[in-house]
Amino acid sequence: MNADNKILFAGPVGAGKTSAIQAISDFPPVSTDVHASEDERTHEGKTTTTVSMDYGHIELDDGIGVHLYGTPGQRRFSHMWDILTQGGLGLVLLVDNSREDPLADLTFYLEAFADFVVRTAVVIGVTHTDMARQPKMDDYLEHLASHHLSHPVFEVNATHRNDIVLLVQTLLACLQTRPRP
Ligand SMILES: Nc1nc2c(ncn2[C@@H]2O[C@H](COP(=O)(O)OP(=O)(O)OP(=O)(O)O)[C@@H](O)[C@H]2O)c(=O)[nH]1
Ligand SMILES: [Mg+2]
Repeated sequence: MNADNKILFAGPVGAGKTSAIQAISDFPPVSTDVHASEDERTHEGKTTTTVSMDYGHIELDDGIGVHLYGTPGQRRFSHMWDILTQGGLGLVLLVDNSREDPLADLTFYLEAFADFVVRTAVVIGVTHTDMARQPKMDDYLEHLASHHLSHPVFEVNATHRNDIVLLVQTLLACLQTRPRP
């Protein structure tokens, strides 16, 4: 793997894509967040929403550099999703456990990024489990299995550096071990 590794963060509004990139980037990320309307404020304290992309970069302990791109969660900005996948190696999908139907969100974003995921890899980070204890990680694994999928799933807080580094490292490990087409 070379220094041009590019990975993508996707998932619903408020799942923590911008926060995750902020938590691990070696420099303050480039962000395109704007003031969020009342409707777009999924959580107390979240006053902005991404309209185009986030960009950061991390150099992992083993010297591997990874470019980090965050997508906008809002579906009205979904034209950016395809653009941002170009040249990407894999996907970190963040799901907000406190939303109404996080398993449906998971399916929606996996389908939206299906063309990308089928040729790369995905890891799933479930955020806001401190705010909503259900569904459990086993429910996610069962849900994936019912769709004949077996992606790694982790309980994370998007603001915790170690949690997000673990997601990135797992994704890179999956990419190294996946069967070649
Ligand atoms: N309580 C709690 N808060 C979290 C957790 N993870 C992230 N947050 C908070 O949730 C909010 C997430 O906001 P963003 O990072 O802007 O979300 P986003 O996914 O970039 O949203 P859009 O750009 O609008 O699609 C922030 O206020 C974080 O501090 C978590 O596990 N628990
Ligand atoms: Mg964002």
